Amino acid sequence: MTKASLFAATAALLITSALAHGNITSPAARLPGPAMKAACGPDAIAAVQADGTTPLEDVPTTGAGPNCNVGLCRGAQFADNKDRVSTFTAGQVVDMKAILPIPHEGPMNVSIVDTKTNTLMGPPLIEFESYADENLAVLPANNTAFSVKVPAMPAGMCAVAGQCVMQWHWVGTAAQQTYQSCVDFVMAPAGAAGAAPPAAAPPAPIAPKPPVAPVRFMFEVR
Ligand SMILES: [Cu+2]
Repeated sequence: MTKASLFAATAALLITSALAHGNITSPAARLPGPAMKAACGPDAIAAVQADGTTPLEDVPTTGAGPNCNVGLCRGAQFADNKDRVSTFTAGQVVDMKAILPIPHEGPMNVSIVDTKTNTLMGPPLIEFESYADENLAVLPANNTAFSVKVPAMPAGMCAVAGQCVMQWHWVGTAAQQTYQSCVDFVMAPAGAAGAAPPAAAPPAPIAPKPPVAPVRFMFEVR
């Protein structure tokens, strides 16, 4: 086991712990690792190792360099997750699973984000106005198991691993906490072996949006 994979395995254990707030458990989501430590500093990595589902507000930015952005995937880096990249096809329905051991009511969305600019690529794939409401006796089943449909994209968009993530973004309004979990993915090339045949009625292609504040952050790191 390499140092990096040992690191990832340790982080995975923490993420499956029931002591924390929430995270995406399927498809494989970004984990912290040595590249995040290099980018964001030892205090940041210590915080996410102590609690694999910590809100990004609780990730210290002391020691963060220019490549650390805790407002994107809570600072997790693609370089630590090259072996955790999903391949999707247009129209594919992706089943997602989340754990929410400590719910906090607030909005949630899953969106495709351009990692270079931290901007949304098209509208959210799924959106909740009210998610993870701790006042409910039982959380609705769709809070922890839901599906999104992969949109059709212009050729070349999200074709390279690391370019795009499917980001789960949840804000606990009263808790004033923001949670992010990112699925790295690439779009299968059209006609690639193993690619699903095109859907009969594929969704309309999405167009990149101008760089606007993609999501509500409680704070941002520059
Ligand atoms: Cu919390």
